[in-house]
Order: sequence, then C-alpha cells, then structure tokens
Amino acid sequence: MNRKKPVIVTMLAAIMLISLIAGCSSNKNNGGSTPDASKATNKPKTENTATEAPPANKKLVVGFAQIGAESGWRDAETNSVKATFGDDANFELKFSDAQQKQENQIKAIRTFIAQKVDAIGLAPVVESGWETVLKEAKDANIPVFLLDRGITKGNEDLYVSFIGSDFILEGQNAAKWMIEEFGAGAEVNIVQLEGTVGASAANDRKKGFEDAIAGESGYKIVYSQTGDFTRAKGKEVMEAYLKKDKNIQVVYAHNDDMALGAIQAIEEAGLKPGTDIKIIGVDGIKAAFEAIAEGKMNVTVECNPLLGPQLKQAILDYKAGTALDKWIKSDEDVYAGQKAIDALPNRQY
Ligand code: GZL
Repeated sequence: MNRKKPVIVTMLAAIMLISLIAGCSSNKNNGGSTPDASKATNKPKTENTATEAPPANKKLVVGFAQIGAESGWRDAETNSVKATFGDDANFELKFSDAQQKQENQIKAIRTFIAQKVDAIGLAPVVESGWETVLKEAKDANIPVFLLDRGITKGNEDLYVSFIGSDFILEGQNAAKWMIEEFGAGAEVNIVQLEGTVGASAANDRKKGFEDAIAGESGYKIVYSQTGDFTRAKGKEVMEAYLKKDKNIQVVYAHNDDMALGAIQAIEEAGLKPGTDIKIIGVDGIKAAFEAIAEGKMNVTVECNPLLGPQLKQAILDYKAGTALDKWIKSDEDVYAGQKAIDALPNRQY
C-alpha cells in the first residue's frame, strides 16, 4: 500500500537538499576569489580573476614576445627568461624574437592566443598601439605580464603587472653623477644618444635626465638623436656630430651599447673618451664595466635584465590567486670609477 508521507517531511528534505547544493557552490566561488591584500599596502593590486589552478600534472605554457637582440642587455634578458623556464619541468616556453618590429610582436601575441597559452610575457618595443591585441588576450582570459618596458598609461586593466625598472630615476641618476662631476654652474655641452623612438625606456630616461638639469643653466643638450639602442647607430650618430662640432664635454647614452659605439667614434676623431669627453651609459653590461676600467667610460647606471625569475614568480602567484603589485620594480645601483672596477669580476652579463 502506498502511504503518503506527511507533507512536512518532504518539504524539510527538499529544504535540506537545496541548502546543501547552495553551500557547495558558494565554497567553489570562494576558491577563486583573490584575498584583498590591498589593505596591507597602498599599492594598487591587480584583481585576480583566475578561477582555479591548472591540474597538477599540466605544464604551464608561457608565450614570451621578445623585442629582438639589439643590445647586450636584451641578450641578457632573453637568456634569463629562457634559463628560468627551460630549467623548470612545470613550464613550457614559447619564445618569439620580433627583430624590434611591433607588428611582429602583435603577430606573436595572436599566435600565443590561438595556441591558448596559460600566460603571455611581453617586452613592448614602444609604448603605444597595444590596446587591440591586449584586449584580445584579455577576452581569451590569458593574463599578460609586461617585461622591462611599459605601455601607454590608462591601459593598466590590460596587463597583470609591469616587471621592470624606474627609467626616470635612471635618467635622474645619470644627471646627478654629471653635476657632481662638473659642479653646479659649470658650462657643459651634452650630446644625448636616445633609445628607440617611442620606447618607454627612452622617453623616461630622457625625461629624468632633462628634468634634473633644467635648473642648471650652464648644462646644455646641444644635440639629441636616437641611436635605437644599438652600438652601430650610436657610433654613426656620434661620428656625424663630431664632424660638425667637437666642443662637447659629455655624452649621455640611454644604453651602454650606444655609449660604446660613441666611444669608438670619439677615438676615431682623435679625442680621448673618458677624458676629453665624459661618457655616461645606462644598463650596466660587462663591456661598460670593462670600458670604465680602461678609462674610456665614466659611469653606467644599472638596469636589471635578469627578469626571468620575477616573471615566473608573478605567473605562479597569479595562478595561485595572490594579489600582485601593478609594478614589480627592480632595485639598481650606479657604477663609476673604482666602484665599477671592483664590481667587474662579479658582473654576470
Ligand atoms: C630597458 C630596456 C632597454 C635597455 C636597452 O629595460 O628596455 O632596451 O636599456 C635595450 O639596452 O635595448
């Protein structure tokens, strides 16, 4: 005989079943939320929308859109990224070299998106022109990490973090060394060898340096021209200038490779680099330390290229749901004279 269960028992069972289901689904959402660490510091934190870590046995596939191989610094950064991910069985690195062309970097990012990589690293050759392709990566739910150069302000929602240096500070440090060397009120003519047109590293090193000498009326930038961060172009620009005018006291190059090219041009013009004309570079590559030890260069402002470990850690933190700083900054130093000579044996790149 089919006895009807009291209605109350059936309703209670239904209520219990519904609350049980609701309880499980809310736990699942909590697993994906990012602990709000922004209260701990006033640094802007990146909202982490990662919902779950990949299964334990799956490799994390990282696409890295590198600029090119234009300088010793760039080679050191490439080696750092390749070594970091190549040594870790939990990762697979897809690497592309854009030969310093933005369109090649954009193509590489689109390929990474099509390959459904787990994360994209990008060293943007120039600041502008990234909105469309980075929006495509965002729509594909692929986190983007900027390495060593930045993009136009106002697009912070298109990348997780910028891992790199304070280029304005680097420009300020270059000017600070120069003013300490010559003294306030000195009459100093300066040739500035600028980096790649439109690159954040060039824009900000220029800004930092020029702002720092704005109050020093005797310090004049008599010529400023891009050498595209390469040794060959740095030499070419310096050769052309020296044909017109030899009355300069300082060369400020946005990277050591252009400074080393300028040194060659100065020697070929019959002048003594490091003595007749003081040479300031940025990067801290070994060849610059060697030039300082030879007395042909005066100072290099360090810029850390060994960013592979920081990129890997940022990806792991992001995947684990940890809040990340929008700017993961490198700490750097300034090397001149005996300090550079003493540091030379330990320089890694
Ligand atoms: C700096 C980097 C610059 C280096 C140059 O982070 O973008 O690009 O200073 C390199 O040597 O070409």
